[in-house]
Amino acid sequence: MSRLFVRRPSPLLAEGELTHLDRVPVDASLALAQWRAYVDAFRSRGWDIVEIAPADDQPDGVFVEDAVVMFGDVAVLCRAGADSRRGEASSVRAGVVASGIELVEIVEPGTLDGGDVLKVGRTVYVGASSRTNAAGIAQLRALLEPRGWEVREIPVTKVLHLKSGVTALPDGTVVGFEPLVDDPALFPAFAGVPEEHGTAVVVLDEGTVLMSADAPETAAAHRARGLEVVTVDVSEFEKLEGCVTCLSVRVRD
Ligand code: CIR
Repeated sequence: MSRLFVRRPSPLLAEGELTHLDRVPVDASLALAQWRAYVDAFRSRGWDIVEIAPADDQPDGVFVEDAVVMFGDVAVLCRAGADSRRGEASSVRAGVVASGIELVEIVEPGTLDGGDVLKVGRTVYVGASSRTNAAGIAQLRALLEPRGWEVREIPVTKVLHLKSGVTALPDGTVVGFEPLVDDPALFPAFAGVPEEHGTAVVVLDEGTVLMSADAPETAAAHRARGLEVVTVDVSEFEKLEGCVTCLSVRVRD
């Protein structure tokens, strides 16, 4: 059964890092309700939910995608690019190890945020962003290439993470909101979407994607391609430069 690693939002969520957005009020109880609905969207489709221990002192701890990335059966524990997020890793490490998953780690001086990692088949696009440095990318490449993955570096200057600008549909088409993408031509198959919050999709299965409720034209375009689209309201996380991908780590069976 596919597993979903998540961590409940911290009461300090409103103090999370911001890079490209201005700070606006965040409703902590709405955020918790949105997080529960997000988790339920997976649970109701048969995913097994694994909660990482709460880290209420970590404002951005809910964004677990940044802390660990799965490559087949192996987990890569990231080293956060933001100092304020380094405290998230120990509890994520413990949760992944307790689940019996093999774990390797990015180490100093490398930094890597999981939001900069987009997998399409056996190709791994890694964003060279303000959070992910050259040493982190080199370490990831050294870990993955012997395991049969090809690592390609992608410049990221317009958004926080690579996956703030692009994600991939089940058929491997990379989708993104072009004003936020440095160079769409770096992806073999690219399709623009009409809304900023439409950039992020999570593949639930080969015919179904999960995305933000704040991108109705994009949802319509995906449905026109024959996809089933499940939408969730993640407004409180979008205020903190989060999106549907960063709220979980998917371990697919
Ligand atoms: C941060 O700046 O690190 C958080 N406020 C948001 C992280 C979002 N993560 C992601 O898109 N993968």
